[in-house]
Amino acid sequence: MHTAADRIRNVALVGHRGAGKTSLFEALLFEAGVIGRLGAVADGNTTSDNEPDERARQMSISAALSSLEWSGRKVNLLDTPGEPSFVADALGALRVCESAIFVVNGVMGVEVSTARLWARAAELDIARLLFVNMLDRERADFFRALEQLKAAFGQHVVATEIPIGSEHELAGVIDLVDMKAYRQDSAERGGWSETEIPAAHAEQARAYREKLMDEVAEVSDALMERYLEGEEISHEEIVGALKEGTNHGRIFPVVCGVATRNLGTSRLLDAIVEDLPSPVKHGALTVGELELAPAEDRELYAYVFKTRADPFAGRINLFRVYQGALRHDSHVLNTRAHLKERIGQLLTFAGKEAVHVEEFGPGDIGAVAKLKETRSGDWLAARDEPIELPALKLPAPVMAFAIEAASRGDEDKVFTALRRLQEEDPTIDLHRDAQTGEQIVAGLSQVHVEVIVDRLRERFGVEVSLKPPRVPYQETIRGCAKAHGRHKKQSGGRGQFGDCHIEIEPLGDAATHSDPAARGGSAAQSERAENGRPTSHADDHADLEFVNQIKGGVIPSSFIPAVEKGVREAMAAGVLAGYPVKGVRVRLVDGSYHAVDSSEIAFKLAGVAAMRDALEHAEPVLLEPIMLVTVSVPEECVGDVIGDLNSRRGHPLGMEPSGALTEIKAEAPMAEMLSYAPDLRSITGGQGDYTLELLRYEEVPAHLAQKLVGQAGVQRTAAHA
Ligand SMILES: Nc1nc2c(ncn2[C@@H]2O[C@H](COP(=O)(O)OP(=O)(O)OP(=O)(O)O)[C@@H](O)[C@H]2O)c(=O)[nH]1
Ligand SMILES: [Mg+2]
Repeated sequence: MHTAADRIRNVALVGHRGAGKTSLFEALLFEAGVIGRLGAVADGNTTSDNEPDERARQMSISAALSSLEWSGRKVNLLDTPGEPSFVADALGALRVCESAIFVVNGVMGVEVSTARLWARAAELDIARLLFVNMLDRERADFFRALEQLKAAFGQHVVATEIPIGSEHELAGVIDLVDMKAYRQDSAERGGWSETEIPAAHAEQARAYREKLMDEVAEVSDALMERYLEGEEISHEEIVGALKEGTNHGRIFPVVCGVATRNLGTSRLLDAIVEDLPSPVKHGALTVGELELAPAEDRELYAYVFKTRADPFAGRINLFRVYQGALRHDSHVLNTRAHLKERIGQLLTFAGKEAVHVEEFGPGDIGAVAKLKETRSGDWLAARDEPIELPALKLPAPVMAFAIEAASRGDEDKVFTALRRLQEEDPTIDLHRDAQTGEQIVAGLSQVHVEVIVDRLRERFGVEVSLKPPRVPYQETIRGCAKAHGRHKKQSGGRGQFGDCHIEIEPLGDAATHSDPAARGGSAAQSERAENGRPTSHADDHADLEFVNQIKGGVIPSSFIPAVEKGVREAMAAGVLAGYPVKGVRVRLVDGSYHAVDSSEIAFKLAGVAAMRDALEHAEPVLLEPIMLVTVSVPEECVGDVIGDLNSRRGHPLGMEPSGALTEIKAEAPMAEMLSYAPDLRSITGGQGDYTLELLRYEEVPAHLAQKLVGQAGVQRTAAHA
């Protein structure tokens, strides 16, 4: 038997890097009795950060799932990484959960990723509860954090708990629903006792309860009336209204505690069960024409949101059942690959331990081992009918390295392993450099690529070396040109004949904002579709518009795709420095053919020749990626950091206080930011942090462009020598 859908809570822990999600995950499992000992991130023995690279870096890299029981409910808890390079896992988790707990650092308050993930959770319309953590730390301030959260996320952010004391004097929490105080005696399970609200906090507690009740009353008119008439509202009524309110984002309860001391976790578990919706309460999921309701007597639909590649255990897929039930030993259809998969091992996780189960009902989250083809983003269903969720909007990989097997003969092994890792992480881009033929691996940041290298070694036993990051320059044109391409060969037997005339021009706004992701105005977030991932830059055709204007069949229509293929091939390596060409409209206007000698290959070669010639004459220019740089530093370093950014061709955009730090935003070319990490470290004495995001492409200043063109010439000569 499986857990009934109305007894399930699916909850993702999300938030800024280092806010304490993994520590909270650990404490919740400990408090619920799933694990016997409270592990610590610093000791490398937590349940969810159990990969060697997570332990070494003391941060989460992959999402981790564990289930627990509380008050007769099954809670499926997902710990997610806060580091923006691994955001794919956080977004995947948000997609399959009704609820998210935003873990907030009580010293820093709202941070960059908190706000970004909030926007995503809002798009997905999921219930949100906030846990203000780290209240034991120096300079932590629950009430300051609460005000910040309100300022950032609106007036419906409301405390359902307040702390007793702060920093090292933090003693427990006051529950504003029942107006009871809980004093912490020890970090042991159940190590707290119910007490009177301390006199010193009574006034404050009353004031905050009033704010809470104002919000609660707003959810229901009937409740509002009784509240205004001064009637007593019961515990059940309050949590009922809270649940109603959280379900579709009308109330965002704020609770608090200290994850590493297991303080506040028992109350948080209560809040998960009482204030957050079950899959039934949250309602059906609409995918295209389909309404997937959490009912077990309907056909199966389960969505795979995470794949873990393991060279030994094979693939483990984490899934969420939306409708029907997924049973051990059954056959289901993968609607993308159109094949039958046999459901061998169904697993649920209790801490690190995998437990076999017979079936998962609607609304539940679990794991399945050893499927053949299934991977993240796929649907397992009773019927092989196409079903697709809108692709996750993921950031574009901007940090590219050339990767080489350390020992000769290992190239294939490296490539296969990279492909496996890519299955697990859709933000990895693999392609060959059209110019040098090198294998390029691109990720979201330096850390991201370093993690890939570590995983190649740890999981697949292959050593690789990385060459310094390469800037993914592009080329485009500023002018128009006409060109003629002809491929003709007569050397006995059947000849080769292809002939075409083309006209090219810049593709409107693409000439300055050449990256498809950067168009559409949203400069702050460059994103691309998960499914639309280019597998190689040569295949990325987003920025070519090919217009067929052939009249009267001067080129037979069967050869026109061949011309286009040639045009694309020429665009894969531009005429200036061999970088991919973007943002061009090509009109095929004229041509001729030969009844016997014409072939696809001949027309393709004619297309290549015409395009290369046209590009030469259309004022080709080099484009470079411009990044949005967000730097968080202590205030006293702001001047130095801005001075340094200016020397990197950067333009400061503004700054604002962010918790105890100042956040500076600036634009700067990627080429100048490649070695930023060690420099920022030395300017700030290790106190600074930064993120880079692709904003747009811009023309490279002339003197630098000349240098790049010169270097490319040298490389090409060397490659052909
Ligand atoms: N003093 C104090 N330290 C905490 C608390 N919660 C977490 N920490 C510490 O803060 C650091 C980061 O905690 P994690 O639990 O790894 O944070 P995270 O949100 O999982 O981090 P990422 O996975 O990298 O996003 C660790 O050293 C924890 O021991 C807390 O409540 N109080
Ligand atoms: Mg973590």
